[in-house]
Amino acid sequence: MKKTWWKESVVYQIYPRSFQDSNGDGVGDIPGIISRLDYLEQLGVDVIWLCPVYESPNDDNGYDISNYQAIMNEFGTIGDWERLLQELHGRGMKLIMDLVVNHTSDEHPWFVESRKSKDNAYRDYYIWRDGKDGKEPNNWASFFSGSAWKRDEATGQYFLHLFSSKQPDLNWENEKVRREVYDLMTWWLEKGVDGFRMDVINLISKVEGLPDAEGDGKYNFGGEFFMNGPRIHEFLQEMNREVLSKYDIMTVGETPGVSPGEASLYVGEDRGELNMVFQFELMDIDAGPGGKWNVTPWKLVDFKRIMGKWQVELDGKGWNSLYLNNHDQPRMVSRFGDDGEYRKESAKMLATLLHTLQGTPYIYQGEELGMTNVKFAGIDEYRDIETINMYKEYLEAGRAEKDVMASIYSKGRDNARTPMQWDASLHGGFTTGTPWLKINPNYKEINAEEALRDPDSVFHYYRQLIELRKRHEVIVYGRYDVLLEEDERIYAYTRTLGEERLLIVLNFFADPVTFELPEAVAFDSYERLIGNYAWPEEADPRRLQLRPFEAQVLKLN
Ligand code: ISL
Ligand code: CA
Repeated sequence: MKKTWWKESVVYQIYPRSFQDSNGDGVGDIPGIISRLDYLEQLGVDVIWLCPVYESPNDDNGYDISNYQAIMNEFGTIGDWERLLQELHGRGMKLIMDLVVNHTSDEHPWFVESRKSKDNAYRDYYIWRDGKDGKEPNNWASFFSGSAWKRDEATGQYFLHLFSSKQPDLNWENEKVRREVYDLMTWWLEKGVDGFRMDVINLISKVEGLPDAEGDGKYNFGGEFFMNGPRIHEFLQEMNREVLSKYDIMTVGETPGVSPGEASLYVGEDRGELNMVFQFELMDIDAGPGGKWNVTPWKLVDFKRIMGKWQVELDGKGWNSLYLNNHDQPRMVSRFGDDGEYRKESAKMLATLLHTLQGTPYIYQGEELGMTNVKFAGIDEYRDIETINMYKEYLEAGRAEKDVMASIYSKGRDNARTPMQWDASLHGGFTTGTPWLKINPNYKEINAEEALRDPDSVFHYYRQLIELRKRHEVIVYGRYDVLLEEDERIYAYTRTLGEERLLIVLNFFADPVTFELPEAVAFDSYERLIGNYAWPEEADPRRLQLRPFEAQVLKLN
């Protein structure tokens, strides 16, 4: 397997709106990020992934871009951005930008032109169709509720929007669109960015004819007609040839609905496409038949099966990205751990998993503090368009408000978007003004200042894990072998590289449990590398009494 810097890196994801406000307007900004770089350097992360900071009317918090070559006023200036890049590079850190090119904002000049008339020079930059029998051109549902089509007054035609109606989909069939995208990517690369995270990049190629989706809803999920579409690999190979291959950068594609087999087409080292993809199988583990809002309990055996499949199938072929939460997902400690009594223990246990699998770990801001989900009193306190649209749709369909709020509490995207908790002062040190989204009321106990002070904090544990990775190649490149696959409470595996072998044992639950090492795993001596509980002198790796959410990493000799 080829060795490269991005395999050996740890990425930290910043959601700029919620990271640090520098001027009291309640909105995080780039100068705010710069003021916190010492903190990130202390944590030890190598790469910062910045969620969109481009000009945007913020219908979907920057994922609706109206100018790809300008910084959103609220976030600062291009000068601020250049200073950020310089400051990061000065610290030996790298910066990757979010590339959102499945769609633009409807306020982007291309769309403003496009909607004017059927013969406008930009008409074909987007996907326009006539209605059918006075209805939408097909029955596809938008990811954000309702139809994926909107009728536009000027011409009476409909445009496609897989996300909000202010996020029209670009027409990648049009060569000019692809050229524009490659040019804007080159523009940022020439400015010195170190790569891209590509938003829903596997949705850019749609099946010709845009056929109706199956299902008996008014609108139905049409994924089979736009996920991993017919020309996706051709487009990505072209992008790679025209742009990516000319720079020493890293790329990670966000790819909902991709299996490990499909993933190897995106990230296969001989394919000339991307370096990594974000898989969604794990994120879908608690989704019921009706989708993500229909929360169903997850099982550890499924969790292990999914992670293991990705570990094994990509080994030696491509590279995994590792994440347990991000700006679209609930907080990992609330979802897969315990955000009450064992918050710290379970945050560290999950961190141990994240940092000891094969792949590049992605930490989402606040995860290193063990930040948790939030329960606001009512829908008025929420800001996320997906959440608000779903709330309206479900209430109209007759669901009980209480049940809808329960779904939001466990799955809503604002769980991850509450401001960073820096200290115990009002609004957690995030802003001196009124935050755009309320802070989680637990900021007085859970905050960075407190975590830095406490040698036993989740933060310092992350710091140690990141350090450990730099010292042991086996953590980065080693082969993964699962143990006790059918165990319902313990996740255990080994990692092997040449002579070096690690044993990782994780108790996923609050009940104590005994771990029995399979005989096949033989060793003469061992060294404990890290764990979230002290290692008792009498402990024996062959038979370990695991405490609630205990995690231990041993080097076997
Ligand atoms: O958030 C989700 C979970 O329900 C997904 O459906 C999500 O919308 C999907 O993963 C795509 O996400 C990305 O593109 C969206 C944007 O809203 C998300 O923030 C972004 O990560 C549209 O640009
Ligand atoms: Ca601000």
